[in-house]
Amino acid sequence: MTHLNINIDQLMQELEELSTFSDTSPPSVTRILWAQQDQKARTYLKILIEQAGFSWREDAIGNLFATFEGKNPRLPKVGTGSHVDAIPHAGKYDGTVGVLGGLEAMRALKRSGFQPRRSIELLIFNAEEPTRFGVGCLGSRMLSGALTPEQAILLKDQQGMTFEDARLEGGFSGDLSSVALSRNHYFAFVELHIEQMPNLEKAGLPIGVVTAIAAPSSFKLHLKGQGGHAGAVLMPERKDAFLAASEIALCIEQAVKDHGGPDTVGTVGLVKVHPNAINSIPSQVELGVDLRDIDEVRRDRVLSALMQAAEDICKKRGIRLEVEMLNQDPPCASDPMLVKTIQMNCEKLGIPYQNMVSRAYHDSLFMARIAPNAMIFIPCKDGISHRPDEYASPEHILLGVQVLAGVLKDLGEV
Ligand code: HGY
Ligand code: MN
Ligand code: MN
Repeated sequence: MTHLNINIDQLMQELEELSTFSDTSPPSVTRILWAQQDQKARTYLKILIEQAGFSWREDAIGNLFATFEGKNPRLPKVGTGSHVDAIPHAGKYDGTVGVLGGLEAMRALKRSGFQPRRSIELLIFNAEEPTRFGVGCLGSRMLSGALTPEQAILLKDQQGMTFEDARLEGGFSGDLSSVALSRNHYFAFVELHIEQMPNLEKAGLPIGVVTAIAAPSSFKLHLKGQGGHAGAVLMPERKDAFLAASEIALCIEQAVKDHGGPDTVGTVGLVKVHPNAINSIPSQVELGVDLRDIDEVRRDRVLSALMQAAEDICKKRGIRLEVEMLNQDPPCASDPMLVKTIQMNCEKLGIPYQNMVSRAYHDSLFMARIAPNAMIFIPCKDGISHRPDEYASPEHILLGVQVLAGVLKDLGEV
């Protein structure tokens, strides 16, 4: 197959432009669901989609779809895409490479005169990051039915704003039950994404073919003790919620070491202390915990071990413990036909690759519930992600888009 003409200069400019829609200053990017910068990013993306001659629509929560119409638009579509929301102080390539790279792949196919038999659709998912409502992949969860409208309307953001109020304020209304897609909406879904690990870079390879996505879980531990004057309350009388939280955090690390495996990871990434005053004993602490593994049974074994440890510590310290489970998802395996299609396109283009597992989760984890799914990874410098110094080179982005375009072409013709 001749190389499709990918306009990498335009794509890099667009990635740069998209990164300017941020609540934090460059090089960091922060873009929160339905907030002002998210709206600016959407407007920018719609302009690019229209300039490319594709139609677009948004669903009742703001998932954005751009369609390259096929000869037979009634056939199940070929989907690609990713997310453009960004956690606080993130980088400019997580998710956006799959969105703007997917758009450029579609543009390149169109420029080459190709018209697919089945439509090709680019998805820009809502809130892949858990930043606003504490649950990751909000858009793809609802598209796949993994999160129902009844569950979604119970969500509140950190300011206490309800999902519905936030949605309406963001300009989205409409019937939430219209968001879930049927199982035959997509014939296949393929996502291009940065690896967010250093394996490809270490192996000196430009492409990873994702064969599985790890099983993520996240939860909050709410600890309630007794506060009091930091000078007046003697140590034996204290019920210090922060010290209990500290012990629990170390127990989480220990539980992963004792009961997990090389692919088990546990993180306490969010800590809220109340009243958070230097001369006041912490009366309440909220711990946000992220626990993952490519082996779901092993992950859940670690989960029960750390929950037991947390209960024991709280009992010993006279602290009340409440557990708020946010998500406990199974892993997903990529579709073998799609893995083969990606591998064949790499071989056709003479691009070396390796198969690999994704420890980061992606919208593909939920799209796999309604369509055959696989992912294409490109390296990012030192495997760094969720940091302002996240970096993917134009050379690698170009190769990733070339492989994706070939895959979309093959699937679009089936
Ligand atoms: O946390 C993740 O794995 C993804 O980047 N949201
Ligand atoms: Mn991310
Ligand atoms: Mn991502």
